Amino acid sequence: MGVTFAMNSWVRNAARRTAGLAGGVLGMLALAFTGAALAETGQPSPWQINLQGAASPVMESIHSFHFFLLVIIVAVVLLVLALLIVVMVRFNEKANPVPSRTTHHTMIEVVWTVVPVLILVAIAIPSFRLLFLQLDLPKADLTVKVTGHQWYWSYEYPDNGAFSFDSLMVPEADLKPGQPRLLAVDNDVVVPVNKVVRIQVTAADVIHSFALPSFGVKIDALPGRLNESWFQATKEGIYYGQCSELCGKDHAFMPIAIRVVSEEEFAAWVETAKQEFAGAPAPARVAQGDVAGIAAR
Ligand SMILES: [Cu+2]
Repeated sequence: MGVTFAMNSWVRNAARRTAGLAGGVLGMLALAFTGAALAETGQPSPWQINLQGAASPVMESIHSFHFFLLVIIVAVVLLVLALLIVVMVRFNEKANPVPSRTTHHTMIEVVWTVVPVLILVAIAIPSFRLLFLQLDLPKADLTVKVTGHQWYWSYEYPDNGAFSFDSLMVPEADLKPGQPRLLAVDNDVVVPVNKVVRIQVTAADVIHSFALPSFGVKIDALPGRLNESWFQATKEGIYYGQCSELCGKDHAFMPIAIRVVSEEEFAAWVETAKQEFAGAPAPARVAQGDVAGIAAR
């Protein structure tokens, strides 16, 4: 009886899982045709399968490179599929009972070596162009220094009054309407629209990674080292990102929120931020305190 019961529930679960899987696959196929429309800019959306929308020149290039690769991959897959079908139909045991014993064909061997090389070269050229766009920093209009901590980010504006502040995730219970769960923070990073922002990224404790999909930015935050990247936000709005390097138990709870505003709004924000964060204490250095404590003993 117990076994029957277990069997029944196993069958029921398996059926439910299969139905769910079929639904999921169908859903994904349906979404594949509308994927571009569903990919939101600035934050992920349910069932999103495409990249997040672009809001910087680098991310726009990433989008076109991604589409270019998709076209090449689809063409290669279709070619291989067609060859497989030809082999299965024309050279199966029934259709071709006496197989030829031919080996080597110089022309075919040259073609299947040269064509992949040409495809790789065609991929390498835009790929390197994109790498240079990301890594060759243009002249910056302002700098924001980013420091990763376990488990929050802190930001400094060295050429706008040198104030600094910490940015912590808003807990689920305190979310205001419109604030996305696990992405909203108490203090947004604010930058002016259409300006080149240089980001200098480091970490205070372990390796983190500063990643903002809509700007095409992902750069490691390493203790004792300053990494540089840049973005130029082309649309006003709020853009979310997350730490992208496993950095400890609260890795998933140190989001990034960048608010892109007009130049006047940015100037006004800088003035209030200078006041608000003027008395902010320097980041606590717990480890050093401990070392001093041990030394004093
Ligand atoms: Cu982290």
